[in-house]
Amino acid sequence: MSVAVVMGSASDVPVMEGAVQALREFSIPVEVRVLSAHRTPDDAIDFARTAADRGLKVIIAGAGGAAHLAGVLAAATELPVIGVPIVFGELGGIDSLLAMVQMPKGIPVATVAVNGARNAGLLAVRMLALSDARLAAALVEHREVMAAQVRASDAEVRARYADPA
Ligand code: RP5
Repeated sequence: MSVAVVMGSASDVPVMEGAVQALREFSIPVEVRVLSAHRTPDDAIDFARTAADRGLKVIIAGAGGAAHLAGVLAAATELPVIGVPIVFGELGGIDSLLAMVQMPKGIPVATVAVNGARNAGLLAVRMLALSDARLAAALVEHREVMAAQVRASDAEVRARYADPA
């Protein structure tokens, strides 16, 4: 039961590491690849066509610019594909966001926020948790840890800005 984290270029690594880290926090095996929809299209399609047979359950795909990688991978597999639009060039990520999120009907890509690789990883964990009790319990614990962190911040801020008596 593993997840692929695919990106269009090595320049995407700093962003896509967020997905890898999230998956590793839940002890999910990760296959990380650089596959370009326009520079190595055959490799990208071969990867997607064989992904399910190799035990992959979810594909996370990050790309910038005219970001068609996630859609191309989704076209060649029945696995769920999560797209991460990446900031690249002059348009600040709006180009990648629209290219990914505006998939025509029939071939879905679940697009997260621009540079939102961590949430892509966490969404993949939620998908796997549907059939894995260990992961489901770990997600509950993860939510509780986040809540405790926010409450600690709340206490600290309230103390700092308390009206002087
Ligand atoms: C996209 O073009 C990649 O996903 C990357 O975000 C962007 C720039 O790629 P490089 O020119 O840095 O290789 O295909």
